Amino acid sequence: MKFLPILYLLLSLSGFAQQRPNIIYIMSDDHDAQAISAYDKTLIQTPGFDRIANEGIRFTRCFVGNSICSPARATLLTGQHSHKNGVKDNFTRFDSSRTTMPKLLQQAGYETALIGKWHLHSYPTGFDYWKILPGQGLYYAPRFIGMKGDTNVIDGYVTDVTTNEAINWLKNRNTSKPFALLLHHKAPHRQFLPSLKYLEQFHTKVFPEPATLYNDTAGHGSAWRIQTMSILHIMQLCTDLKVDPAYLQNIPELKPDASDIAGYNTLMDRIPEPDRSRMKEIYAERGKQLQQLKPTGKALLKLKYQWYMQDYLACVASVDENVGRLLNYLDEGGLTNNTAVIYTSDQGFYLGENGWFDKRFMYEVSFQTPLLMRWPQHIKPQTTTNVMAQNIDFAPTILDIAKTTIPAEMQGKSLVPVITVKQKSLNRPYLYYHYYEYSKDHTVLPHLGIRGERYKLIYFYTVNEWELYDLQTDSQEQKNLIKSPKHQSLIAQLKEELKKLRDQYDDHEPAGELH
Ligand code: SGN
Ligand code: CA
Repeated sequence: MKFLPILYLLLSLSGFAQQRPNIIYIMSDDHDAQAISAYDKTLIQTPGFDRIANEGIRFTRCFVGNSICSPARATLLTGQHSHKNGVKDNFTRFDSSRTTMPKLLQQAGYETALIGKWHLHSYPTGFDYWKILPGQGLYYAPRFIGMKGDTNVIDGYVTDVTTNEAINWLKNRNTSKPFALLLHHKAPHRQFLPSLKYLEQFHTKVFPEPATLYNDTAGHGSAWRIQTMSILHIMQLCTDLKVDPAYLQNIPELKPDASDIAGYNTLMDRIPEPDRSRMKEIYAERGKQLQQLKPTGKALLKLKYQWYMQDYLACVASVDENVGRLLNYLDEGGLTNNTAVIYTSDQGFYLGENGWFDKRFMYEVSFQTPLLMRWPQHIKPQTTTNVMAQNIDFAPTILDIAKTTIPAEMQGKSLVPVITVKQKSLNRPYLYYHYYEYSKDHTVLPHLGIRGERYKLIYFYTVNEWELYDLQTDSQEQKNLIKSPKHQSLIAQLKEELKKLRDQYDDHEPAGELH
């Protein structure tokens, strides 16, 4: 008997006592799959993300249910679509008394933590430890809110700092329990402010332009015409693209407004010297080019697109480096084998397609989100799957990895049978989508829709306009087939499927029939 504690100590040191897997869920903000070289090598090399894909599985068709920040986060916690979890837009407070995946993990004996962006307005619940960025968070010297209501500013670059905080928590965690850590990066969210190291690497690069960069909205429906996601017209030169305002003063057509100048200074002021001066030098080069060329229209868009990519991808490079750093920490701590690592974003993001930035639409670019998972001994390295997954599946999957019961109220499915290749399909031929937020940012009209293997049907119900796309022949979704005579019976069938799905998920908006 008296040897038992020693035996237990030996077992726990050797890892035997802790059979249940640890879980690390890493979610970036607005990280499009095109900016991960495991998906696409055109824009950037990302050894950190690619390591997860190479040692695990890559989903080529993972989607969200509502392509915007707070709703995606509420879906992660609840496994439910927005109308069920109550968070339909970025301005609704999440009801923290709800049943959530972290609470269930806690009840199952997991040590849970959340570090980074939260953006759900109420305080986190279900976590043994949390440290969050208020709202969107800041890129430099970010302020964090702690569990005791304390706030403190931590010097450094947000992606590095958030990772440091996560590694510190891992070092100090209660090792008698398995852990689940949610690490939510702010980057690469607008205003795309990089670290100097990566700005130096990216500011001279030239990126290929997407085929639809110069498309206009002619021939498209109301939603395309009304949106304000245009790089040319909406992306600001000072704040978003950080052109030093001093260089714009004498170019009437490019003159920044006052808030833009204030925004530029606020952003720059948080960067420590000597980095700040060097970054201003780089941004001044952009201003000089504008003064020299005085570009308008297509020529201006050409420049803005390159600067957008340089800044956005430099932000992504920091996330990649820090994901690599975290994976190394798992190696060093002997945690790799028994830890499931998941990497995703809250949604996809336009990188110049249709001349746009931002997200919200059910079109593939913003509807899709990257999903990479590594779980040694369960997932075969270098696996890819084209099974249609959705972010409602994340909570059930995490609970399943933890061998915990998935409550019936969760609307997603566990992806575990797919990742372990026990099952080829999820028996879910259609995915459901519903976007609500209108008139705040980027004026994307509310819509709902359904995506099957080949076709996507979208209904912009406030203007009573439908769109149908054939994803096989028109992957860029440029040709709305809703009036095509030969697609009419397919459209009728998809409308029926959409109604069925709306009933199945118990969504009652818009009220009445869908015509
Ligand atoms: C901010 C951004 C928008 C962005 C929303 C929502 N403007 O308002 O471009 O769509 O956040 O983003 S900014 O000038 O403040 O950057 S989300 O990721 O939170 O959904
Ligand atoms: Ca986002």
